[in-house]
Amino acid sequence: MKYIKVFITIMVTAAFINVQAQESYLVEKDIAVFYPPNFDAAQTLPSVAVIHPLDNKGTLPKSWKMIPQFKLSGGKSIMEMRYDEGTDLYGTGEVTGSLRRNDKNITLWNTDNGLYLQHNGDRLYQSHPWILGVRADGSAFGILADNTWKQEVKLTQPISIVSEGPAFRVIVIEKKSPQEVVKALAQLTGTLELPPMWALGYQQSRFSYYPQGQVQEIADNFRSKKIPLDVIWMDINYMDNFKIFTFDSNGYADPKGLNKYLHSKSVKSVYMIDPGVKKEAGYKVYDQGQAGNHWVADKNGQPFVGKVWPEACVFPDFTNPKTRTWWSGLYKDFMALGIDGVWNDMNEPSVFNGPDGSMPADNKHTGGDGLAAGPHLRYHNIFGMMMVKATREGILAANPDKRPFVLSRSNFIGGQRYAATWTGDNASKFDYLKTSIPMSINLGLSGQPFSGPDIGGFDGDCDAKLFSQWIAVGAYYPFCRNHTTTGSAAQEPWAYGTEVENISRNAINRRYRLLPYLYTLFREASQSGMPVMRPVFFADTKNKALRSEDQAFLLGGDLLVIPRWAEKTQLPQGNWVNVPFEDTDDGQQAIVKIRPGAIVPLGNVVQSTEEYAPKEITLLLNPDEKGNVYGEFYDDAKDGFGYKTGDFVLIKFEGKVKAGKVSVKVKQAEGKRKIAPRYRIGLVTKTGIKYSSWQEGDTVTL
Ligand code: NBV
Repeated sequence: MKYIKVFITIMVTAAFINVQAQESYLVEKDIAVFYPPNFDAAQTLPSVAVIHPLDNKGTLPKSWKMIPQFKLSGGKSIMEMRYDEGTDLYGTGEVTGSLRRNDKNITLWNTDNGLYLQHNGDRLYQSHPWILGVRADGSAFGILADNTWKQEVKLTQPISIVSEGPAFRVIVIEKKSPQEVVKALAQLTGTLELPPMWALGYQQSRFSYYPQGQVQEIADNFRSKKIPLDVIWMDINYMDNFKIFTFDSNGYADPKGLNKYLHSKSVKSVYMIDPGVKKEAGYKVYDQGQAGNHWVADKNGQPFVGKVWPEACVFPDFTNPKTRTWWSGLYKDFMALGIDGVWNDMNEPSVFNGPDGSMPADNKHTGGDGLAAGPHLRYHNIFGMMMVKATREGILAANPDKRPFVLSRSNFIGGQRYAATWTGDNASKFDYLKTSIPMSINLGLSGQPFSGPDIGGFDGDCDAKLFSQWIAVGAYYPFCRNHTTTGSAAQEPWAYGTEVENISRNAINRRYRLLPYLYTLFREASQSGMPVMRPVFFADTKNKALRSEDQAFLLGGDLLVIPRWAEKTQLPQGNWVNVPFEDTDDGQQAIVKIRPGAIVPLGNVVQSTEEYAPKEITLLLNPDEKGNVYGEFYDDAKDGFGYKTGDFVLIKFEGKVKAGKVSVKVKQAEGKRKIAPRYRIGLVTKTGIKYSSWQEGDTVTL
């Protein structure tokens, strides 16, 4: 009653009314939750983002600085929070523009925003109501609005979040460093599950390879040209009239045969599935959905019909657990064709003839599993997330011994638990290459470590120069896929002649040499939530000069990647030295530097992750001022779940350089898996690299 009264008073007084939180408490040592006075749990909970229990673990310390002010105004629920001057702001998920987000505003309303041109690029395919603040002294905070309703995030002073829904709770994290904040976010919202290793390889796509013979040719070309490849993607044209879970009887008459062929070449296949189901009686998926009452309803309670690729479509209501179970089940026969991964596109959802390119906000969702029935205004932003949750469960049920791989265009904070992402429809222009770096970094700072843009650009024809620039840095994105639109010029690595083909091969070879390191980083991301691609300022969080650097980036903690085209970069101090990759310098490859004090494990070039085996590992080594070096290396069966019961190995390397002599101790720190690689040291110095011989055993010397 008390809260209803407060609510009414606030509604009657049209002006802003500041209200302190009704209730606040610690849920972990440095994590607090704040509930607004007029909080109605049924309107925003249970949380789809937060999976960590938010039990009361004590009162806030007196020193706690970040306290939200809740307001109601004009039917909107507002949260405001002041922060210290000199703080740099990041996060907010998938955003265009600079890495540093101060003074930016974005709207969280998942939008099919081709080329990021609509709404000034301030709303894209995903929503992350999350802000990371890094103070001048390097200490940091995080603000998470546990709210899916349409909302705006204004990164001004104070920060404000203006929601079109009812009052929402806010979680605040206070830590000594941004790294600790990002890990706390993962503690709250979960981490990505370790992907199959093949998902880390180079991937080739276009809208659309057609007919299936073309896909085989593409695979053959990679193999004969010795350009490493792990995956080819099947875009929408493989379907019969864009009907999901069907195949075009001319171009894709034998998908099973195609997948078998690809597998014989060590190539995996990923196929697209959109959410729009063609409204056509007699079409199995439509008939089943009709019978099961699975569609999102319009405001009158009738199945909502909107136009997408197959023309008139209906849309599964993924908030409904029964619908999700039905959707998951559709993947059984599909995956049985030898399909390895699933690509969920158009799941904002994109509706060609709907308001703002989507569904009306007053469409109705059923909810379930504790989620109340509610309007699309509440559930729009998690349409994609709930879809990929069901997709992931479906492909896992179909192949219980394989790690699922799902790529999703739309998602919500916490959605890293279900799917990787790419940054939607960019264009083959230099600006899009440039912006792709802060986009992926901010996604990583918002809980999603597995992302990357369409390498080469989606819209338009990529030219030789741009493709070289893009692939040379694209080799280091967490998700590494070349993709382009229908009708555009060919964009395979060999499409621009031998020079670009060689540049591409060099770049992709480097990615495959980095596999031991990259896989170790994905393992770390899956355990702690640390991003794979990180901002340069993570190397020295107190150095303000690094806070806006968004051309160069860190790959994990130990490698710094500087695109050849980067200008006036701000780099961390200390003796970071160039990694020689034992290839010929073509003038395009990104400069990769190794951190003083680091050991980075490198493999040999392989043509696919299937060929990858930890037989020979080079330990790249750059001693710190005291001559110390340290590194880690994770390995397992590359797929399956054996790693969950001990079939993995985490090796720790500790080394010392003294009087020019190097000695590295190799210690199996975790796991039961037995591997016995031959190691060699590669001591990196300013003047080049010095290798030891290949050695076995638990000490390697140079
Ligand atoms: O399925 C076709 C495309 C796809 O290639 C692209 O990656 C998605 O972002 N899809 C969008 C549909 C419409 C593109 C104009």
